[in-house]
Amino acid sequence: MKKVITYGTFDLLHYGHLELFRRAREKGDYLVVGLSTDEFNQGKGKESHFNYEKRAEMLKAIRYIDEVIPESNWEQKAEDIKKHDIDVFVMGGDWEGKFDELKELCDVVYLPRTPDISSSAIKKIKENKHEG
Ligand code: C2G
Repeated sequence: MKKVITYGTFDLLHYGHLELFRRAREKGDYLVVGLSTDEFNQGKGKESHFNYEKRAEMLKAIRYIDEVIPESNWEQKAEDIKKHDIDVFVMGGDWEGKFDELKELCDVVYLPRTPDISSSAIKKIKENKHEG
């Protein structure tokens, strides 16, 4: 069984995330998602609208995803790849080159981001609606 992993906050889930999961899952037979904890998000300077439990619940409902694990620090990826016997590490293109050291452990694939959609853009729409 070929196992794939990807990591992220996945707040305000949208089709850009789904497109990532779909393409990542196509690289193997089993997709693990490392979901940023609320505490790790603070470290990333991100305040997610939905807490970890809610974001995990939404991911588990997605048919491309087989397992969700917490991402609580930047350093855990190598350990996760070994522990979960991962063959392919996938990230969106905005991370191009940032995780190349993992090439010693598994394939590293950066997929083009889906244009014109982001959680922060959705947050802005929400905020404008309140002001409008
Ligand atoms: N993404 C995408 N297309 C979009 C928006 C996001 O392909 N329109 C991808 C990003 O490239 C990333 C993933 O979706 O690979 C998750 O994005 P975020 O939730 O913003 O996660 P991020 O803050 O990039 O955290 O250790 C890695 C970090 O946890 C990644």
